[in-house]
Amino acid sequence: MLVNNQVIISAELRKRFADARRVVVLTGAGVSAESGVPTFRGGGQSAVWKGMPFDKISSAGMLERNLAEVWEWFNYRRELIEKIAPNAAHHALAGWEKRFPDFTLVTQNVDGLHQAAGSSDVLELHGNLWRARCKTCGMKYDLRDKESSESRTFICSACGNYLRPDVVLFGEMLPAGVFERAVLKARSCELCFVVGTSALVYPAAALPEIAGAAGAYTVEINPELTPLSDLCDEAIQGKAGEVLPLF
Ligand code: BJW
Ligand code: ZN
Repeated sequence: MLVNNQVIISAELRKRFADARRVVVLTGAGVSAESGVPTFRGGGQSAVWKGMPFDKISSAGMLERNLAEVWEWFNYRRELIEKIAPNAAHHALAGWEKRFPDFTLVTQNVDGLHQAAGSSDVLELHGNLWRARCKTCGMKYDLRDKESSESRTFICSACGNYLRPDVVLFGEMLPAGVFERAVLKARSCELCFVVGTSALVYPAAALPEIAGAAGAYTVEINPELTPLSDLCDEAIQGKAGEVLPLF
C-alpha cells in the first residue's frame, strides 16, 4: 500500500508475517539493483555486451560458438561485482533466515550477494558466477580462489578440457534437485515473497504461482508491475532495499 508515496505494510500482512513459520522468498536481479548490479530487463532495456543482447551472450548456443567471448562477459561482471557490497534488502533477508523456523531463500541471481550478507542456505536456481565447472567431467572451481582466477586458460586440471561459468544459460537445464527442493518448500509455505524479478523466466517464475495454488499468501515487492502482480495477494510497489527492512 502506498500512502503519500510511502510504503505502508498492511495490517493483514503484518499479522501473517508475525504468525508465519514456513516462509519462501524468491529473488531476482532487482534485489541487487540498489547495490549497483545492473538488472537484465529492469531498466526497460536489455543488458548488452559488445552489441549482443544478454539473452544471446548468456545462451547455451553462444557457449558452443564462442566460449572465449562468454568468459569475457563473465570476467567483466565478476570484476564489477567484486567491488560491490550487499544492500539493505540482502541484509534483511539474511535476518529472516534466523527469524523463521523454516525459511527458504531461492534466488535467480548469480552474484553471491545473499551469501555475502550472511544468508547461509541459498537455493541458487541459475548457478553462481564465482564458480566455473568443467564442460566434460563437471569438476567445480572456486573463482575467488587465487589459483583458479589467475588461470587465464580456464582449463580443467583434472581432465584437461575447457571450463565454463557454472551458471544456467538460456536453454539449459537447472542444476539437478535445486528447483525440485524449491517446489517442495513452495508447496508447504504459509507466506511467499517474490522480490525484484520481472517474472518472465521459467521455471523460476512458476514458484510463487505454485505457492499460491497450495494456499500460501503471496506478496510481490517490485517498483514495477509484472505478470505476477495480479496473481499475488499483495503487490507492494517499492524498492527491495526500502521495503524489506520495514518488516
Ligand atoms: C527492482 C529494483 C529494486 C529493479 N527493488 N525490484 C515456459 C514458457 C516459456 C519459455 C520457457 C518455459 N520454460 C522454460 C522456458 C525457456 C526459458 C525461458 O524462461 N524463456 C523465457 C524468457 C521466455 N528458460 C530456460 O531456458 C531455463 N531452462 C529450462 O527451463 O530448462 C528446461 C528447458 C530447456 C530447453 C527448452 C525448454 C525447457 C533456464 C533459464 C536460465 C536463465 N538464465 C539467466 C542468465 C544467467 C546467467 C547470467 O547471469 O548471464 O538468468 S537469464 C536472466 O534472467 C538471468 C536471471 O536470473 C533471469 C531472471 O531475471 P530477473 O532476475 O527477473 O531480472 P530482470 O532484469 O528481468 O528483472 C529485474 C526486476 O527487478 C524488474 O522487474 C525491475 O522492475 C525490478 N527492480 N530495481 C526491487 N530496487
Ligand atoms: Zn574436467
